[in-house]
Amino acid sequence: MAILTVTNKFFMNTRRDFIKISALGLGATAAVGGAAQLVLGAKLEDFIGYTDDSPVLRKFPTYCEVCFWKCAGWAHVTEEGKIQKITGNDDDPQCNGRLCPRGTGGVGMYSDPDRLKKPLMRVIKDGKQTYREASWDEALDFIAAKMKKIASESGPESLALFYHGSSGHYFSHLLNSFGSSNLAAPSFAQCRGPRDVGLEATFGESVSSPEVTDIRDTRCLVLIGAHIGENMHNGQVQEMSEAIDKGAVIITVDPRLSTAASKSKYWLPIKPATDIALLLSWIHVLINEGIYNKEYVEQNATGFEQLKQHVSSFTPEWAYGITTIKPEIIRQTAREMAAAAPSVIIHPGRHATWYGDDVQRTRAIGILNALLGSWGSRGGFFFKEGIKLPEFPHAEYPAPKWSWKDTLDGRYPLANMAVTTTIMEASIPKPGNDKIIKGWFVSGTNLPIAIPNKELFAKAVGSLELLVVVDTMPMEITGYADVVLPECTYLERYDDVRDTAHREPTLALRMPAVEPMYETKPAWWMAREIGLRLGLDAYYQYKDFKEVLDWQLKQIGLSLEEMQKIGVKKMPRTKPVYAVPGEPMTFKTPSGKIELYSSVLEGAGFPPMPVYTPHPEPQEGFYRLIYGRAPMHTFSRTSNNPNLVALMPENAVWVNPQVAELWNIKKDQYVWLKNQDGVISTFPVKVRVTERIRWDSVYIVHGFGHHHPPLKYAYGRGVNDTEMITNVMVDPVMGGTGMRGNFVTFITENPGKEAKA
Ligand SMILES: Nc1nc2c(c(=O)[nH]1)N[C@H]1C(S)=C(S)[C@@H](COP(=O)(O)OP(=O)(O)OC[C@H]3O[C@@H](n4cnc5c(=O)[nH]c(N)nc54)[C@H](O)[C@@H]3O)O[C@H]1N2
Ligand SMILES: Nc1nc2c(c(=O)[nH]1)N[C@H]1C(S)=C(S)[C@@H](COP(=O)(O)OP(=O)(O)OC[C@H]3O[C@@H](n4cnc5c(=O)[nH]c(N)nc54)[C@H](O)[C@@H]3O)O[C@H]1N2
Ligand code: SF4
Ligand SMILES: [Mo]
Repeated sequence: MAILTVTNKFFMNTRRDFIKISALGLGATAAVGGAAQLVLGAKLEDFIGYTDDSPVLRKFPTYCEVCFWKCAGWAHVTEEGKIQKITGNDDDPQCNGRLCPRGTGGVGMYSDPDRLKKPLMRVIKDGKQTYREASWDEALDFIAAKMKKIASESGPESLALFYHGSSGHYFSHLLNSFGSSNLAAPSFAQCRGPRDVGLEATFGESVSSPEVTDIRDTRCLVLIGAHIGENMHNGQVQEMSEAIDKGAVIITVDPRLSTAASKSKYWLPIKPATDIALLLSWIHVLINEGIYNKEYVEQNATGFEQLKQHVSSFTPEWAYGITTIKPEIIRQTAREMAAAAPSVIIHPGRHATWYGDDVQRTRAIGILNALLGSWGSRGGFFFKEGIKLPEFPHAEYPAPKWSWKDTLDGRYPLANMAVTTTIMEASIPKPGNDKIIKGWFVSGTNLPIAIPNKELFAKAVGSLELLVVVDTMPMEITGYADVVLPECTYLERYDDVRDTAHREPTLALRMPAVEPMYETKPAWWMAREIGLRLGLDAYYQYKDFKEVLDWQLKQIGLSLEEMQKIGVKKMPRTKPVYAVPGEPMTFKTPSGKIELYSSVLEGAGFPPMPVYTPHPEPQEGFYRLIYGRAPMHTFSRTSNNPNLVALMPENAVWVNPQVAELWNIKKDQYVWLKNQDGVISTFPVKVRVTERIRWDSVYIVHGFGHHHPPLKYAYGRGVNDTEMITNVMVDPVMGGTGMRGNFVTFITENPGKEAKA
């Protein structure tokens, strides 16, 4: 079966086979076809079984877990105890009372019939690896015993955590208490790491999440790839439409006519992988024409003379030859930015791991903002403020003997968070290496789809002595686990109070709206149960997480009871939102100034000012594979969500009409993709012929093409971009995995690869 060739070829002679959870017949066989039929012409209530006008008994506060914007809302529960709908909380500045389609469809995470229902353990039956259901006690005893064994043999540092989302904190606390600080999230080396490192080198801090971009008051918003509108981070989308209504100039640089580009005054359909040339040329124009913010730069920045020298030859004519953007457009757009300054935002994006020179690209973005004086200005970047709740008292964490930093082996000097891939490398035994990782917890991240380094992942997983996966759904990652722990969804549990910092300090509560379905449990409960089995009682001085929340809230004069009623609490600011115009600011950089010339990068052996590096181009008959988001899905986590599947059942490959004609491929035809290394997609994907993409690129939405049959709906729908990404361009500064250096061609006849369920 094709799926097994894809995944199992790495598993020869390893101790862990990839198992489809369905192998045990946990209700997997039924309904690929059935689900598909349901979708055609179905309405939302067909999936959730009740309508908008069922009487609502009570509203429970929550914040959304469908993506990491974490909008606060209300779960409306009917008299029969069913969740009827989820709406936004009017007091929440992150959503202003309105959820995005995914947040509204979040009920589907709860009602998805394919959810994980009971703990599962890997066993050998008739000589074959398979899963069987287990009791919680059995699963947790097994995990604790394995952890003790690993720790006694090579120290507690030999355990690592991969996490994304709310559950990460509980397992971080568990590992920290046990003695390991090897905690890695894909949101660093597969997402915003390069952006954060580049901005920190420039301004001493990054834009954090939710971003401190003052979009609603901006007069000019420049989007480099950032596809707000498809990237559905709620507050940003709302603010961008507000800014458009108020007449802001939008400039979008994207090889594809994104939703944002379609709303822009200028769409610059750049040749992919050449953005640094455009950015350098914009810097050149601002300096050359003397239209940068001289007073701001003089007061706040260092390295201007070196920068001026550095960009002197980067004329728009030079950039035109690289980017295909006409010189007069480059000049005109630079003048638009200058005219709006300091109320201008050159948006640093969020998913920044593109071509391996991503810190440098972000540096160029930072420098442009600095020249325009937007950092600290209304309509530019504001200063965030939040309230940190005090941590619930616990014993001091033991000091680990080594940490993720040791797994860098002298590479990636500016990585300031663990790099997923080096934790994986450290999980593969090497002669003489005593800093070995033997056990993983994976919670809330579907590593086989999130991390492009497939062989590394497979080798690492094949070497482990323990792999615990905590998830709500039978995602691909669960098929590699020794133990699968089913978490209840965000609608069925308490979690930490959301205390993100933004324009106003705000707290938001998540509490259960309904009882957990099946035998699912919240992650805080699992982590505590394991902790107690390890004798870590001093770190768990509570029985119920409610005690933690109530204690924390009481420290700042609130209570759990009050938060249960209001959901969201806004607090007054104590510091100004913007800098005082004309007054110098201080920055947390070595010089205390904005570093146009970066001493940090120079000190680490990298170019102190951004340089343009040419990247390989597609060979004849191949097209650059680029990817992004769709408004109704989040990564791979929603592609089985019945409510969201109803809105978008699969992804499609965007193909320019010239290319379609050349290949004689038609709209809605299914094709397979083959990449530069000969990898053919497991499943076919529908063609969308559109002028909205350059002829040298094709585009797909990330998160589809699941190959795990227990995902009854998502299985086999569309193409998984990660499967096609075999060339990973690593950022030497911080280890980010650039994923856009891959090229694909079309296969129109069935290559016989399609797996059968
Ligand atoms: N090819 C490619 N790779 C990418 C990207 C891309 O665009 N293309 N994007 C990158 C980016 S920007 C990011 S941030 C990462 C994201 O990477 P991930 O965070 O790994 O994204 P998902 O694939 O959504 O995986 C989330 C997992 O969490 C599970 N989950 C959902 N809710 C809960 C819950 O309440 N509790 C628990 N325990 N689990 C839950 C889901 O079922 C799923 O298995 O991927 C990166 N990788
Ligand atoms: N609906 C929805 N929204 C989401 C998410 C989601 O899963 N679903 N995920 C959230 C997360 S974790 C993240 S990190 C963000 C990611 O969202 P962004 O940070 O906005 O993502 P980018 O990688 O910048 O965006 C992809 C865009 O880059 C364009 N592009 C591709 N190659 C190039 C190039 O070489 N140059 C230029 N200039 N553009 C290029 C693509 O055509 C596409 O429009 O989205 C967040 N919002
Ligand atoms: S932006 Fe949408 S999916 Fe993300 S947290 Fe808000 S409502 Fe949920
Ligand atoms: Mo991300």
